[in-house]
Amino acid sequence: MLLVLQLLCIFFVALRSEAARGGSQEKVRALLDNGWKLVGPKHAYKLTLDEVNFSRGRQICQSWGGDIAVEGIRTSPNIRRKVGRHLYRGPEWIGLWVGITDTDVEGSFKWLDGKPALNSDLPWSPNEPSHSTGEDCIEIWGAERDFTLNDVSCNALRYGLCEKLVYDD
Ligand SMILES: [Ca+2]
Repeated sequence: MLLVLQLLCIFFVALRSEAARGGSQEKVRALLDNGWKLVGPKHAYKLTLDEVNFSRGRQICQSWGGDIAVEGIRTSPNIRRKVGRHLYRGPEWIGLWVGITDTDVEGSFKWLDGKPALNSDLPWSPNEPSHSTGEDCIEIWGAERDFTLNDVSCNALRYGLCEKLVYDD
């Protein structure tokens, strides 16, 4: 009798985890159908359809259930290149918004979640950040510049690089 109960328990636990897996697969399929691309172990990425200023880019990403990219880009430098190669569609020098600004304190960059973005940790393009007047936002440049970073006016028009967490730990 005990053995039967144990077997039943194992059966139901297996059934539940199968249902959970099925659920997340459906979620991923829906994301992919909506144009998101899985890049790296945890996140999906999608560009805004038009070039927009930084705050409009954020609005669009948030309306899609994500935000301008932070976590995947911060934790895995190679994601930047992979995402760029997967999604980049601009001509030379046109960049993608990434979630770092120094709007609060000039020269002191922060990720959108408030964590400091140390200059020394950021893959800047040569001679950047230039800190020209009002260059408070950051773009990822194209393949010609190996997807390195540039500071630029938040009012410039770029594609928003939207990021959404798909697989949590
Ligand atoms: Ca610059």
